[in-house]
Amino acid sequence: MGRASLEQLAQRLTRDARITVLTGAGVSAASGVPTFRGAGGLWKQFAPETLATPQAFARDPALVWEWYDWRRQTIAACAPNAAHRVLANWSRRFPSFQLITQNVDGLHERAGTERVLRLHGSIWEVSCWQRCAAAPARWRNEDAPLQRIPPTCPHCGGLVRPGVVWFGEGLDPDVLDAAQAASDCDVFLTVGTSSVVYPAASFFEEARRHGAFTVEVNPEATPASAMADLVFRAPAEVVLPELKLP
Ligand code: BV8
Ligand code: ZN
Repeated sequence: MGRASLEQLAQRLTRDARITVLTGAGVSAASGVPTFRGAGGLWKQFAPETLATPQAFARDPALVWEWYDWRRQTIAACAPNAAHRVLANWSRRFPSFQLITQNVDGLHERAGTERVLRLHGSIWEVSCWQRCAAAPARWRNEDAPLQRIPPTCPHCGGLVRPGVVWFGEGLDPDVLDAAQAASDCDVFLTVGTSSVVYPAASFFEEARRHGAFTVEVNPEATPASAMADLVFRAPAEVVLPELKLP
C-alpha cells in the first residue's frame, strides 16, 4: 500500500482537524458479518432489497423476522475488528470527530466508539408495528435466537418490527441533520461502502462541496472512487491500523 498516500493522509489528521468517517458493511466484513451486496450478501433466494421493506414485512412478517433472526445470531457471534478499534480510538483522540454508519450491527458501539450516528437504526432494537401508545418508540431486544418468530409487542400483543430503516422509509430527521452538519469537515473518509444507497451516499458529495479532503477505503471501486482525492484500494482493517498519526 502506498507509503506516500498513508503519509499524505496522516499529515491531515491533526488534533484539531474536523474528521468525519462514513462506514458501510465492508468495515464489518473482517468480523464475519455478511455484507449486503457481496458474495455472501444474498440470503436464501431473496435479495435484501426485497426483504428490507415495509411491504415485505406486511406480506410475510415471519419470513422477514427469520432473516433478521439469522442475521442477529450471526452478528452475535462476531467481534469488532481492527478497523472498528482504530475508529473508536479516533473518536476519543479527535475532539471534532464524527462517525456516521449505515451499519445496524452495533459493532462500532461494541468497540467503544463515541458519538456514533446510526443512519439506518439498529438490528438490536425493535418497535411496535402498530405503534401502540403503551410502547416506547423503540427498545432493545438482544435475544439471539428470538424466543418466538414473529416476536410480539409486550404492550399490545401485536407484532414488533426490527428497529432498522427499510427501503422506502425516511431516515430520522435529527440523524439526517447531524450527518449533514458533520459533512462540513476538513477530512471525510468513506470506508467499506458501495456508495449506492441514498441519502447515505450523499454525504460524501456534501463533504466535497464543503471543500473537505476526501478519502475512500475499499478493495473495490465504487461510484465515489472517481471523486475521491485519495483512494486506498485495500481492506479497512489493513489500511486504518497502518495510518501513523502525527
Ligand atoms: C429513502 C437497513 C425516502 C436495513 C438499509 C433509485 C435511485 C437512487 C435511490 C433510490 C432509488 N430507488 C429508491 C431509492 C432510495 C433508496 C436507495 O438508495 N436504494 C438504492 C438500493 C438504489 N433509499 C431508501 O429507500 C432510503 N430511504 O430514500 O426514503 C423517504 C424520505 C422521506 C420519507 C419517506 C421516504 C432508506 C435506505 C436505508 C435502507 N436500509 N439497511 C437492514 O440492514 O436490514 S440499507 C443497506 O445498504 C444496509 O444498511 C447497508 O449498510 C446499506 C449500504 O450497503 P453497504 O453498507 O455499502 O454494503 P454493501 O454490501 O453494499 O457494500 C459493501 C462494500 O464494502 C463493498 O463496496 C465492498 O467492496 C466493501 N468491502 C468489502 N470488504 C471490505 C470492504 N471495504 C473495506 N474493507 C473490507 N474488508
Ligand atoms: Zn404494541
